[in-house]
Order: sequence, then structure tokens, then C-alpha cells
Amino acid sequence: MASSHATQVVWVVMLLIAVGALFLIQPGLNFLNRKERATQGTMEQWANRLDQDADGEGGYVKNYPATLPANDAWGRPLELAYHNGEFGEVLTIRSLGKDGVAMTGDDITVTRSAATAKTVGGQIGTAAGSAIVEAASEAVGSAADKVKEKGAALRDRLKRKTDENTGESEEPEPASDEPTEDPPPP
Ligand SMILES: [Ca+2]
Repeated sequence: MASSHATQVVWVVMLLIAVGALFLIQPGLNFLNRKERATQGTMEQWANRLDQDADGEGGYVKNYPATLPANDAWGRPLELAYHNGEFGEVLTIRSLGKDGVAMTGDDITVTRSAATAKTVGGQIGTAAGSAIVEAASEAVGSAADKVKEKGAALRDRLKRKTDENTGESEEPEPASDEPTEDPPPP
């Protein structure tokens, strides 16, 4: 009984140590995340500011040097670069991250595109528009064909009925009088 009690005490103490360790580690992790979050916030503000310098034709007016007059949370200046994207110029703001070395895993980047909503919307709108028109005319075309086929089939049937009634036709009823179905997809 006594040894079982001792075992329980050991477990409780170990549990307390584990919980205590978590509490000690937690602030350290938060502190690291705080620096990254602060850097990200600064970068977003700069990105929004620079994004307003879009020239309306898919480019940017460049009012700032490649080294921005702003630092990340590790005290190093943020870097600014431009490149041509699919719909317009793209600006990238980069923090070298904790290690201070460019192009490593801890870098933080924020991007904006100079393609205005209007430009992109216009292009997408045009593409989507012609796709819709194409699809619609195909649908209308095939519907019209269907109607025509059905009409022809109906006419044939009526004609046969009339012929039967007047006794002028000896034609047997075909097994399938609906050869109008689309062929099965490949
Ligand atoms: Ca880095």
C-alpha cells in the first residue's frame, strides 16, 4: 500500500513538472511569433501603401528604393522588388527573417499586384462572357436540333397513323422510332 502511494506521488510530481515546463516554454514561443506577426503587420501596411502607386495600366510608379525606410522586428530593413506577373506588375516586400539571410525558410514576404480589379475583371469578364455565349449557343443549337428531330419523328408517326387509317401503308412499325438520342460519351 505504501509503495503504491509513493508511485502516485511520483506521477503527480512528474505531471506538475510537465505542466510547469509547458508554461515556461509557452511565453518563449509567443515571443517568437510576436516578432513575426509584428513584421508581417508592418509589411502589410507598406504593401497597401505601395499598392496605391499602381498606374492603372498594370504597372507601378516606383517611389521607393529597393531598401525600404522601414525595419522588420529584428532591426533589418525590409526589401522591395518588382517583377512582371501574369496580369500586371507584382511588388514583393521581403523580410530576411530571424536569420538575416535572404531566401531562407524564415523569410517573410508580402506581395501585391498592380492589376486593378477593373483590368482583371475585364479580362476574366470577356473570357467568361465568350465562354458563356459559346455554351449557350451550343445548348440552343442542340435544343433546336432535338426539337427538329422530335418534330420529324412526330410527323413520321402521324403520317404512319394517317396512312394506317387510310389503309395506304403496309409499313411495319420499326422497333425503335427514336434514333435521336446523342451517342454515348467516349
Ligand atoms: Ca532568412
